[in-house]
Amino acid sequence: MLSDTELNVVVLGLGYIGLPTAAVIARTGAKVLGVDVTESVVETVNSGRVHIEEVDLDGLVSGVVARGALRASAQIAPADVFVIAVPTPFAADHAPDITYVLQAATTIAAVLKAGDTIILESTSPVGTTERVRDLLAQLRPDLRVPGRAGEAADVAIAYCPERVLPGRILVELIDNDRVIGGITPRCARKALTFYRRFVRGACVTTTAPAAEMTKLTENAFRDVNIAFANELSLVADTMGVDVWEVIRLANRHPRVNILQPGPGVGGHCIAVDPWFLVHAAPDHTPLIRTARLVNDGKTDHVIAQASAMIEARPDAPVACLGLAFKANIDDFRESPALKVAQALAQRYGERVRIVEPYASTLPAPFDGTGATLIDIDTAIEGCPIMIVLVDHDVFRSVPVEERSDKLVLDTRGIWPDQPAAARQTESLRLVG
Ligand code: SAJ
Repeated sequence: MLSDTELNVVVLGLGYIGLPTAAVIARTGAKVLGVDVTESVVETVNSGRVHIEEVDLDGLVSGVVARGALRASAQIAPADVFVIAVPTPFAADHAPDITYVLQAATTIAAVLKAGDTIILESTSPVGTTERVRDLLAQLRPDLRVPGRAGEAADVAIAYCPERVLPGRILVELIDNDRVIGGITPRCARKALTFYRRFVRGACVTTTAPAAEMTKLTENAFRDVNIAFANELSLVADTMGVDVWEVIRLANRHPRVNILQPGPGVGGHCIAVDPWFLVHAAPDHTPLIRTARLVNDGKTDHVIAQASAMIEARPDAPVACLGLAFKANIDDFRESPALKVAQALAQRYGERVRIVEPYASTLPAPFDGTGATLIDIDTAIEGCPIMIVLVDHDVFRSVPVEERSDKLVLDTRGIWPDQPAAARQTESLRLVG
């Protein structure tokens, strides 16, 4: 990997992607400035600490901050490369909201100079990188932007989506292949030179719109495949068949690879990005749209199943295991587990106990519900009903002897040895 102490890099947005990216770039010897609008994030990073839980990130950040290779600020400064890693949420009608991306571009425009490279990493609707280019052209008429006058341009602009999996971010930042879409081929080559500093995977160049659509496609692919698994779980429930066993058996076919059902799809990516495709081509996306509805519908189904179970045992305390959107992380964004637990807490109040090893207090949605946060041992001792919402390792490790007398709704299939009579399925709705 290349190392160049002269290179100055600004990363805009110090969230789940921006902070690890900034730290990894700083490790290559570049001088990195992380820019974030949240004062507490700036202070935390400058003190060498992290505000997000991610494997090995704390040690990396404290090291690069101590060496002076990474610092954070609310103010931007001139640099050679600008990486935009800000959120792209959607509005109530599922229309993508690229306000933060355009704000970041506006911030960059103030310090942009000839020779600089701007790379957008945020998941974005197709056409966003060109909109960034148009905005920069408008704000900085003194600079030639790419794609307007052939290859001659003063700055390079490219789209390169992040593809890292929470929980494995530092590994995947280095090892995953990268798709680099330039506004022009020359822009793509400049961005490629930058990624070569820290990426061990292949760096493949293409156009900006193709790279933008590639990112959306990857997450829509996963959403559609999870929807298939979730739909199967509903079918299997009505037949009294164990869906986990059916999937295990079907996956023994050499060309079948079904994903896992769960309480719905969460996180800030897979539950969001497919809508960008649906919004862009509503007449051509019945499958992608339906997958989203199936996955969201699964959460409602789990709430109904859990409620039936809880009402069949009046007064018994209920343990909801997990709030995170997936196993072994502290991220509760768009979490179906949180939605289920919140709905149950609103309905059944203090009967509901939450077990979440990644939370020290209950998040705001539980305020005023009467629900309490307890640890797994207390749950095993005092809760005859258990709703498994997240497959955290600590839940997976509970042996059958400690839960054989419980009535369990296992939405993640982590306890296949749970006695059938104590396992809730649609067909066993009134057991208990
Ligand atoms: N899930 C299931 N069943 C499965 C797999 C996942 O219900 O078989 C659920 C999870 O529990 C979770 C949600 O789906 O609620 C998403 O989890 P995930 O592990 O599939 O993905 P994310 O959101 O953590 O990260 C995804 C990744 N995209 C793909 O795998 C195509 C990651 O590579 C992206 O970088 C990330 O989105 C992103 O930032 O876009």
